[in-house]
Amino acid sequence: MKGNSQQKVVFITGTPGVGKSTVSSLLQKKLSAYLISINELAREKGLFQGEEPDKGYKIVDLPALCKELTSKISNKEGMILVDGHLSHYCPRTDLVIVLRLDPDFLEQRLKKRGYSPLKIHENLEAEALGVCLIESYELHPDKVQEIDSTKLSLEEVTDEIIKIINKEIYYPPG
Ligand code: DAT
Repeated sequence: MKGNSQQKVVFITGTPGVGKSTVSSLLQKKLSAYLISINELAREKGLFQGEEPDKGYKIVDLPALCKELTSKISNKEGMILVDGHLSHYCPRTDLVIVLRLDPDFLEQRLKKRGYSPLKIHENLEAEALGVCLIESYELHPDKVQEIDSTKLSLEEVTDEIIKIINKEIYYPPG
């Protein structure tokens, strides 16, 4: 097996619509990183354990998904970005970036996506309460960095993440 001591894993998480996948693909280009969309991975491998009866969406089998992710990255070296609001449930990471957005702005984006009123309400509530942030802190204490993207352009969010990666991963203080 190839050694992976140079492997660095960064999770990009946050409520759907905050900008994770757009920012992740910009980051991928700037950092020449290997990018994994955790939602695509779940779909590709059919990692679901049923369907939410009233809401009609599939329930992801999180233990199976995390196992799949761990195995997918086990032999990879260099910078690995994992994009998706489920990424922070997985164990192996060096840094968790939680993107945040003012719920009023998020509402506009989710409406544009054609989400149902119930799905919009659930996501806005999750963002207002900071669910992804709290879960990330619980699961990865000391590895979490929050970015409020509300007043930032995509370029600015990307640059902010690169600064954090440099500070936290490559040149940590002390
Ligand atoms: P996510 O992957 O978190 O669901 P996304 O990357 O698909 O979100 O972004 C949703 C939309 O919002 C998409 O059209 C790009 C836009 N967007 C994201 N971040 C932005 C920002 N900082 N400024 C302007 N538009 C942004």
